[in-house]
Parts: sequence; C-alpha cells; structure tokens
Amino acid sequence: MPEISTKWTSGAVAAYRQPDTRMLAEVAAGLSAPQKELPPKYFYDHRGSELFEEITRLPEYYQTRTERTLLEAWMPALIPQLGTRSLIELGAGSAEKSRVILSAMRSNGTTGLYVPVDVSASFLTLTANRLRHEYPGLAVEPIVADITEDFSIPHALPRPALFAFLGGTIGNFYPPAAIRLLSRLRAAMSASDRFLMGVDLRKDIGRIEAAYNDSQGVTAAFNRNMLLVLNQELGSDFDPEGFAHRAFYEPVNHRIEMHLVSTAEQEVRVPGIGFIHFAQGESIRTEISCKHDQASVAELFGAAGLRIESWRPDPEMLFALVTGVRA
Ligand code: AVJ
Repeated sequence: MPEISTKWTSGAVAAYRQPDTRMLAEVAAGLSAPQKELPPKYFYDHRGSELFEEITRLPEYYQTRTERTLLEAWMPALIPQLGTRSLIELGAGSAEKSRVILSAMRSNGTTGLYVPVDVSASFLTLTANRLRHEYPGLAVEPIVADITEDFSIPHALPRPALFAFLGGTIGNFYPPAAIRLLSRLRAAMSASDRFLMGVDLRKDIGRIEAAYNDSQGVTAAFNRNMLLVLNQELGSDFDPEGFAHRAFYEPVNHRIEMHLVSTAEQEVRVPGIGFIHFAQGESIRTEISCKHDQASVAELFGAAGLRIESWRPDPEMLFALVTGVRA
C-alpha cells in the first residue's frame, strides 16, 4: 500500500473556524466605516453555498462554465506533465471542477491526496464524503478554514503538489490581501509545486454587469443571504426586504462592486454592537470582484514571489487559467 493512503485516511475535519467574537469585531468595524462594508465570506452558510451553486448555472454567469471548459482542455495534459500527486484547493465549495483535476490525476495513476479548504463546514463534509466514494483510493483531508485569515497548510504533502485557487475568487480580495494570500501559498510551495488560478478577465462592461444582475434574481437572493447569516450568527434583526441588491462595474479599479442598499431610513440592532443607523439609499458593500488581465496577474504574482508559467484564456477572452511557480 502506498505511503500516502495509510497516512491520509482519517476522515476527520479540522475545525479552524473563527469564534463569533472575531465575526462580531469584523462586523462592528465594517458597519462603522463611512462606506459600510461586510466581508464576502459571510455569504457562505449552507444556503449561501447553494445559492452560489445556482449562480454558476445561470445563463449570464459565464465564469464557471468557461473555466470548466478550460480545465477540461488543459488538465489531461498538464497533470501528467507535472506528475501531480496532491491537490490543495482553496475555496473548494462543492468541488465540481476539482473533479476535472482529480480525474486527470487518476488517469495518470497518481491519485493521491486531495485537501479541500473551505469556510463552509457542512458543504465541505458533504463534498469530502462524495469524493471518497467517487475516487476510491483518494485520500481526502478537508480543512475548514477562513482563507482570508492565517491557516495552516499540511507540510507532509505527496509532491509535486498543485495548489489551486479557482473560480476567480482572487478577485474578491483587495490587492494587499490578495498578495498576502499568494505569499502564504508561495511559502508552502516547493520548487516542483505549481499554483493554478482562475481569473475573470476585463471585458465589455455590459457583459460583466449582467453576470451580477441576473434576470432570475438569484444573485440578489445570494446578496441578501448575508443579512440572514448575520441574523443567525449574531442575533441581529436585519430585514432582508429592507435592502435592495445593487451590482455595478467600477472602472478605475476594474472591479464589480456588490452592495445592499437600504430602501428606507432604518435602525438595525446587532447584539454586542448596538443600533446601526441607515439613511435611505445608504449601502453596505458586500463584495468586490476584481477583473484582471495578464499584466495585473503578473503584478500580483511578482509581489508574492511567484512568476507566471503559463497563461491560458478562452478564445473569447472571458476568463483565464494561469499557472505560477516560485520566482
Ligand atoms: C466567488 C469569485 C466566484 O465574484 O464572481 C458571484 C462570487 N458574487 N456572483 C464572483 C459571486 C456574485 C464570485 N466568486
């Protein structure tokens, strides 16, 4: 029996989730800023993860299917070329596209270790169990962690390892935070390891805005779900119907901004913080989604001690996969 399958067969989920005091501090800081702001990680309770899955199937939301096509075209060649023996995936969610990589590892006879890292424990546990069933012989070691904070990556990975950060989620980080995250990954990488990232590209603004203002209102429900998460976790009394979904492209910083706009003047009670006043039309920024090109990715990579090895956009230049190595 290969070393990895004895070493990595425990199904235990390590719970590194921050205590509520941390959430309370973040919410207090965010809601007292001149532009109220909440971190996008609070979209993702079980319902939020389901709503995001629904977003990925919307006709307007081109990202997920474009990335999937790129992965299907590239992974069967890239994985054997790299000899990948473990996959560490940040923000794994339902691991829909991880299967493309895991299947390429299996075809190459290198099925080893999969480490999905995600903030939603319930989604992660479900996914891990499914994958253990679908890929007999694959060791699955999920880590429940908030990737916007410090989290530990196991040292004893079968190598070469592939660190994957897909879905364009790097776009949800302000550049300094993006560089911190990439630097942390870089520190965990050895010379034979690779970093694989998906990025949403700069393009026609109408096309981008439509992806965040879908006609079925799924993105609006996803946005408002954050208020339900706060009510659930903190006992606040946000009325989701008192806030409207708004998403627009901010061209100076090349990013989508999602906001929840208070439809009336109102006070919201957050236990442990107090009453938060909202003027009519005042908003909470709930997410940024930065759009990139090769130069902006090279800049982020460079600041983190990485360099681009390959750059693979789709023919329509909607989305790109990029691999990085230690510079
Ligand atoms: C988490 C980066 C894939 O920014 O496009 C989808 C989340 N927000 N619709 C994105 C999201 C609104 C998404 N990613």
